[in-house]
Amino acid sequence: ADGLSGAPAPFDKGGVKVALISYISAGDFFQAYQAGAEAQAKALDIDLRIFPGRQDAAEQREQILQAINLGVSGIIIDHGLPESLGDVVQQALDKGIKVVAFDVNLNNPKIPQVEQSDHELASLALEQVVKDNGENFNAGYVYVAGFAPLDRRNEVWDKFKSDNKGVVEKARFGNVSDTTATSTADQAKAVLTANPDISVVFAPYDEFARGVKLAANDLGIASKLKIYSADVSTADIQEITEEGSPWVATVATNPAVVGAVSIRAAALEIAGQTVPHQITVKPTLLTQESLRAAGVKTIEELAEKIPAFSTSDAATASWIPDKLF
Ligand code: SR1
Repeated sequence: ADGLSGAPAPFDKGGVKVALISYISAGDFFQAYQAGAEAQAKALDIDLRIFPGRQDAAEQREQILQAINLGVSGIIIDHGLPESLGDVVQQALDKGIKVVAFDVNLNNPKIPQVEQSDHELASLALEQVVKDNGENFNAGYVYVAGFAPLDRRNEVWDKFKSDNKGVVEKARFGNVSDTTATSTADQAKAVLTANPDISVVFAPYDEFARGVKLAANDLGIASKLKIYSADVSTADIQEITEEGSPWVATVATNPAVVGAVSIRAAALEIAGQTVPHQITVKPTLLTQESLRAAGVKTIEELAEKIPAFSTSDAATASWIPDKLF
């Protein structure tokens, strides 16, 4: 470890140990988030220890204890179930370890919370839904309670329905697992078969949207359905822009930027510098039409066209390198 010249301690010496402890590691969003965290950690000469997530609350608790024993200076908790984390996170704080939470509400004034402005994300998606479909339609909704970002997006969906009485939620389904897309596809097939009058599906997680699209294609109803989601990846761009795709819009950040922001927040905390309690990375609406018109095929091409996909001004400091992608 060489350290960063001009950086505050302990980053002037380098090799600062930080743990990234995820609840979910599978899927494009989480892989890109991790890649962004790794790139930012490398730029800060951080020794980043990654603990993969397998949707297992007991394992995530165990990983936090392991990180404490490794002598890390900071821990980033990426998703998880708050009820199973409170006491072990408190143990970390009691040892002077700085903790940053991404998309899990740890409800502790000492823990900065990173999120993608999920209320805005869902609002932008639903505004596009109304633009395309008006205010009277039958909808399918993909949701799993207990995940902070999905719960925040759900608050917006609930309000949207109560403000738009012509929107009828005919079915609600979804699962989060290591096979989210294919399991959601199985559920969506049953739902769309039983409710042939559904014309819109709000699926605010790209794995959900991918599953619904699979189902629509298998049932041969893609031309009668419109899917609106959250998140974007290179694979998602391909699925959205391909001919005849029912996936017509998504609202997203670059997850790699969110991963980088999480590392920067931890670094600022470790250096004893000011970090806002709420750290937000704002999402952008991407419609099928706009992606096709721009000829964008990858997330890197998106980053060249939309500055928010290459960097964020959240949790920055003059000593933190931020040109990563
Ligand atoms: C199971 S939660 C999935 C969501 O977490 C992140 O906030 C991503 O945006 C994804 O949609």
